Amino acid sequence: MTSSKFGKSLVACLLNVSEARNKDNIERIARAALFNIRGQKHPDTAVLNVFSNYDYNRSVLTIVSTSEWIGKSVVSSCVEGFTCIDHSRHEGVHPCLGGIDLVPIYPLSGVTLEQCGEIARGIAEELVTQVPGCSMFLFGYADIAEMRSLADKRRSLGWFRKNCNVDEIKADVGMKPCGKYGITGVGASPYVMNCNITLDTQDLTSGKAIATAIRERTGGLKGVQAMAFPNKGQVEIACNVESFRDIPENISAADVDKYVSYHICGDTFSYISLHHIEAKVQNLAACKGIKTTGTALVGFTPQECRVTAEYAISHGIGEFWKRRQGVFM
Ligand SMILES: *[C@@H]1O[C@H](CO)[C@@H](O)[C@H](O)[C@H]1NC(C)=O
Ligand SMILES: *[C@@H]1O[C@H](CO)[C@@H](O)[C@H](O)[C@H]1NC(C)=O
Ligand SMILES: CC(=O)N[C@H]1CO[C@H](CO)[C@@H](O)[C@@H]1O
Repeated sequence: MTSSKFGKSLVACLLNVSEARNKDNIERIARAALFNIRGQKHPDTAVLNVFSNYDYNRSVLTIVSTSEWIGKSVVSSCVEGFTCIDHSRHEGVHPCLGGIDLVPIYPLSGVTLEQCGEIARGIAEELVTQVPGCSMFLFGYADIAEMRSLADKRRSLGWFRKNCNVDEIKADVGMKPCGKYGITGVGASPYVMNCNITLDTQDLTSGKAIATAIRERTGGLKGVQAMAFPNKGQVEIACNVESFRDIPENISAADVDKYVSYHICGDTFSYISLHHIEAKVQNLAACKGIKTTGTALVGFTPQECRVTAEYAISHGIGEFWKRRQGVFM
C-alpha cells in the first residue's frame, strides 16, 4: 500500500456540508479533521481547500491523509458537523439530503478502490456509533452488494427533487433518517472534480438545455454530470467530472486529446479535460447567442490534489487551506 516517492498511500475526501453562511461552523468542521477531541493532532492529515458557496449554503472541504488516518480525520470532522448543523433548518438552492451531505473517498496514490470502499464503510459504521440517530446510504465501492453509483443512488432517493421527504428513505447504515441530520451519502469511487461554467444570461431554460446536452446520461460527455443554477444574476452550469478506469479502446485519434490520464496502484484512470468541456459549453451557448464568462475548478484535479497533499503533509501544514484562500477563486 505504499507509493515509491512519497512512501505513503494517500486518500482524499471531498466532504460536502450543507452550511456556508456560518463561517465559524465551517472553521470548526475543518479544524476537527486535524485534531481529536482532546486537542491532539492527527498525524499526516491536511485540509487543502475549503470552498463555500453562500447562495447554495454549501461548502466543500478537501481533506487528505494516509489510508491509515483518513477515517479518523473524516469521522472527527463529520461529528463536529452533525453537532453544529441542523439540517431541518437548511435553506439554500442546491439540493441536499443531509447536514453532512456527502462523504466521498477517492484514491490518490498507493491505494486501490476496493481499499477506499472499506475505508468508507468503516467511516459509516463509526459515525452511526458516535452520533446516535444519524443515517447513511452507501455508494460506489462502499456499496458492495450493488456497486451503485452516487448519481444512481441519489436519483432513487429523490436527492434531485425539491422538498424530498427524508422520513420515507430507508438507510443502508443507521436508523431511519431524522430531520436534524437527514441522510449522508458515504462511498468510494475514482476521483470526481467539481467545476462550473458561468453563462452571461438570466435565462435558466437555456442553461438547463446546455446542461442536458453535456450530461453523459442524456447523450453528452463521458463521466460528466451537469445541472444549471441561477447564481448572482447569471446562470451557472455546475459539473461533476468523474474519472473512470478505462478509456474506450476504439476511441478515435481525434478524440484522444479530450482525455487526461493518470495512474494509481497499477490502474489507469482518465477524465474528460476541462478545456474540452468548456469549449463544448461555449459552442452550445454561442448557438443561443449567449457568452460564457468564466470556468472555475472547485478544488483540484486529481494530479494536483496528490502533489499538494504530498507537499502539505510532508511539511506538516495541516491548515493548508488558509494559505490558499483568495489564490484560486
Ligand atoms: C444554512 O443551512 C444550515 C443547515 O444546513 C442552517 O442551519 C442555516 O440556518 C442556513 N443558513 C441560512 C442563513 O439560511
Ligand atoms: C466503441 O465501442 C462501443 C461498444 O463496443 C460503442 O458503443 C461505441 O459507439 C464505439 N465508439 C466509437 C467511437 O466507435
Ligand atoms: C457551485 C460552485 O461552486 N459555484 C461557483 C462557481 O464559480 C464561481 C466563481 O467563478 C463561484 O462564485 C461560484 O460559487
